[in-house]
Amino acid sequence: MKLTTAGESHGKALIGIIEGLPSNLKIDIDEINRYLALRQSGYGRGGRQKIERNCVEIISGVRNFLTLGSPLAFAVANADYKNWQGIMSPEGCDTALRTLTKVRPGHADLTGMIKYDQTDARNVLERASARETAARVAAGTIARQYLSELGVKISGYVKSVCGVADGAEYAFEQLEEAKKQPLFMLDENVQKQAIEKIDALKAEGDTAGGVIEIRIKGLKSGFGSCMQYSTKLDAALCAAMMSVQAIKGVEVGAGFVAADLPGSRVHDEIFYDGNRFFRKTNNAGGIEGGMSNGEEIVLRAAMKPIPTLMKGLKTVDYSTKQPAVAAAERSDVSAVCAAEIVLESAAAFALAEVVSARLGGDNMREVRERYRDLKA
Ligand code: EPS
Repeated sequence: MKLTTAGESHGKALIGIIEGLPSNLKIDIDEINRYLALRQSGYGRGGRQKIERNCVEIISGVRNFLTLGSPLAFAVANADYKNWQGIMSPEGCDTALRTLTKVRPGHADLTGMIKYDQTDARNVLERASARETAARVAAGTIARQYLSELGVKISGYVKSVCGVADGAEYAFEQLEEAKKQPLFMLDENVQKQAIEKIDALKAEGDTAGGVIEIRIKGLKSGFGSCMQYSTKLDAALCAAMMSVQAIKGVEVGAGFVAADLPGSRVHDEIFYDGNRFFRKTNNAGGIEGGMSNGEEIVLRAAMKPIPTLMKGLKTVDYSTKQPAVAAAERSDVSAVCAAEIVLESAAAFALAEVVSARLGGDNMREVRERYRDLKA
């Protein structure tokens, strides 16, 4: 399975092409649109989301809601394109309008301009923009539907915003409640403090990041491999999560905390109840030796604060080489909720790739049968 995305933030649309889906997978378009709407939601989002109402249009690869086994192509239109056509149209536009040369620290602007030999950062930022994640969510929700046929579920929540942290642990079944909350947090008091933090940062023209936990339940053991570095499940999931805009760190299970503890307090002891092996703890986060071990998969990602600050950081104007204040385009104060949905989607797609690499199958009947017949 493979996903390619295309599209600029203020261009006509975001596009995705998924290759390698088996036939006869039921595509729930309403569910895709629900996740697209969730990605747009959350406290701290900026003006753009008032313009957009993201909906997927399936272009190919599906007939009467069932995949055909052919490449599945889809589009998510940019409603804002009507306001940007004169600046962004591929068929002729005024590129001198809305140029950006006061490059933003932390954004792709400067390095991208040098690499792609541009004099206007717009030619870089339009693609680097997190708007691209709308396509990742649409594709990730299709991957979620594939995994759901096998009984695998994915959820998550926001653990912290700019240092305001919820240290509690939650059962998988509690996690969906987070999506009804303004900051996708599960502790009411922590969430209130986090909202106050976002308000204070917004008033100062500043931005916030946070930590997001993603969990995967119901996956049998043995997905991924210990035989080759490139086939490890944790590597695939972490790479997918790191590829999400603004993610600067990812951990599995106890993660960085494990480095500070002795082995006796980290490794999950193994028991047998006459029928199956089990563990009473899950510090491994459901992955040992690069393979799923049948426990819940636990991943955490750190999102840096958004690099577009209304108060502007010190920079250099790329065209004049003079000191300047970085450009402040309309942006979000925090997009941790969006990132939560995108990370679930990225993990879903990466896992679907790993699952389909093991199971193969040209149609969903084969996929279901092969999964059912696994020993684990
Ligand atoms: C983004 C800047 C903002 C965000 C955008 C990512 O867009 P705009 O410049 O149009 O205000 O809202 O994210 C989205 C549009 C989205 O749908 O997530 C950036 O510079 O990365």
